[in-house]
Amino acid sequence: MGIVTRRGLIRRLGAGALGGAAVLGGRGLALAQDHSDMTGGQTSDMSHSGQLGHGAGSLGAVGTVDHGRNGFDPTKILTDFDYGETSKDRSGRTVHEYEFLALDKEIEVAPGVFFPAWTYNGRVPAPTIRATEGDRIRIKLVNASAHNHTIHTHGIHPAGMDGVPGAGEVAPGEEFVYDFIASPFGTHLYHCHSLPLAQHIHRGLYGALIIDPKKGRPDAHEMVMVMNAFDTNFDGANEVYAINTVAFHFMDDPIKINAGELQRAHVINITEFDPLNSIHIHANFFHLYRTGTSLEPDEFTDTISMGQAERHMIEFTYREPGRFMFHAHQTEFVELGWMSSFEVS
Ligand SMILES: [Cu+2]
Repeated sequence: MGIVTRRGLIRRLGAGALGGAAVLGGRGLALAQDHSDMTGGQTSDMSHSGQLGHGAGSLGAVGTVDHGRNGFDPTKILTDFDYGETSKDRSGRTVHEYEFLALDKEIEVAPGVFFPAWTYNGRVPAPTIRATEGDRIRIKLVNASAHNHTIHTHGIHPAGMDGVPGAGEVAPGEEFVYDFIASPFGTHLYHCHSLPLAQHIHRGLYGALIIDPKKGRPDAHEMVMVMNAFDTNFDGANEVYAINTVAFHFMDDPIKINAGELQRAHVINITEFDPLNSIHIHANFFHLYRTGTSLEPDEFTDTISMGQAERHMIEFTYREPGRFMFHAHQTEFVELGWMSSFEVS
């Protein structure tokens, strides 16, 4: 048979293939190199119970992901803002210092679906760097991976700190310190920029970079939501979609928020292979601050489409208790894991 793609499987088998898509990802590269044993979603790896989108009328995964084994939890990633080791330099400027270890690590992205990730500090997404505009950020990258890597930040910085081949690329066993002033304020990201770029991004080397305005913002419950996806069989198309890596995580464990409290989500799209991702919230509208770079909202809507590396700050308040979904408005992504919910109390 020819090369089996996720879309091909779905077309041939209908909704039942979604389980197949999950199983198909079971062992990443090993399966990707041998499509011949995979017909109708059956593989030699059926011992895994992983299933996504199990039939009409239910959205979610069968089983649970072992967050302890992964070493990170998508719920904790929502709010674990990392200010690093902070100190003041001679001029009185606040300095935030970080140490990142680039590490190859297998992670579970849906129940029973494992992905050979490349990580910063063993987690996907990587730590959320947070500082105030004008602060100094120093990130030491130590490369314990088998491949060259960089940290390329989306922000304003000198050429030598750009984190691209020729400017801050780190070979295995070596290290480099990226040192720059946090600017401009906004919701940003960083990612590896070694080549081939698609590979270094989709393997998991990315995280949020939040730079707060000097004058601050109104109090809110803040969250980081990284829209990501995984090409678990390395065919150039994604099999699993998520917020903060684990498919359907926030269906099993809804995000608990308070009625009447301002919610502020930093939403970042790092999805590779698909030109667009999107976010839609149910039964409500949000104020959109494009790239988080203004203090006044740009738009009032309930859905926004985003290309790769686009990111926004969105603010909303739920007035009534209840459970409310939010998800990509590409229905295929929804069925492959990008479906989430808030529990408002
Ligand atoms: Cu890399």
